[in-house]
Order: sequence, then C-alpha cells, then structure tokens
Amino acid sequence: MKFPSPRQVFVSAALACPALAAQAATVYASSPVAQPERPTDNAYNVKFKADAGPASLSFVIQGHDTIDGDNCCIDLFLLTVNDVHLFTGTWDLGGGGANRTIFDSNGAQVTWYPTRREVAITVPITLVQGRNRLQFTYESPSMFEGSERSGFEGIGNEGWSIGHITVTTPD
Ligand SMILES: [Ca+2]
Ligand SMILES: [Ca+2]
Repeated sequence: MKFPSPRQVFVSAALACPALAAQAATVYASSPVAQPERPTDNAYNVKFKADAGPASLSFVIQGHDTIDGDNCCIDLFLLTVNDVHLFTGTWDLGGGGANRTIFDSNGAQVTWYPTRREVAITVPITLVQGRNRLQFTYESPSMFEGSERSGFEGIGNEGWSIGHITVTTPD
C-alpha cells in the first residue's frame, strides 16, 4: 500500500480549499528600517501580544566588520523565546573562524550568506497567550569550551544588527 507523501497531501488540500492554502497570519513584523549596529555583549528584545499556539519565527542577523566564528575571538549568537533558550550559533561574518550550531532545540533552518555577512534563520516557536518576548543576543566570551578567547572587541571592530523579524502562525 502506498501512502501519499506529505507534499502530495498538502497540494491536494490546497486544491480542495484554496482559501486555506498558503495563508499564514503575521502576528509580528519588525519595521523595515534597518536596526542600528549594536556592540556584542548586548541583547535586543521584542515584545508583542499573541494567542497561544505554534508559530514560525524568521529573522536576519547582519554582521558588521569582523564578527567571528569559532576562532580566537569567537562571537556567539543566542535566541531566547519567552525565557526559553532555543538556539546558539557562531558564524564567520567577516572575522573568520568556523561556522557552528552549538545548540538548537527546535530544528532551526540556518542559511549563511558570507558575502553579505548575513545569516537568515527560521525556527518553529511556541507562543503563549498574551505577551510574548523574543530576545536576540550576541556574546563575546573571554573563555569558551575551556580555552581563552579575546572577549569584547566593540563597535568599530565588530558589531551586529537584527532585521526582517517576522512571526507567523499557520492559520
Ligand atoms: Ca572580531
Ligand atoms: Ca569577536
């Protein structure tokens, strides 16, 4: 017996009910204006109201100057949603070093654009009823995995910003 693939099921449902297909409600979208450059060891918080349930969060990290992957001078990006830490990664966004996903509890899709010094991330999240909080953080540790790193470098050497933040629900 051959079962249809999930994609076939989706296409069939879309044809049967076009109004239901490809409709995602946007519950939060950031301003299209680019965020200012931030130093590392710094967090950016977003708060919005929503109904409880599953959602998808997308955003783009922009590196400035020499944000590092895993090297002497590692910089770590962390995502926390409603006080639950979901993701930690590090990428070469101008400073060199290895790209690594260090923690990823929800199965994030991560795309690295080295020439633009950008990383695009889409990750499933769970919204709570009422106020929800997204926290985006970049850290420059002076010690990581048992070895000394260079720590904070500061704007002019390295900075970051976050943009294109959207939260959509499957309705
Ligand atoms: Ca650097
Ligand atoms: Ca660094």
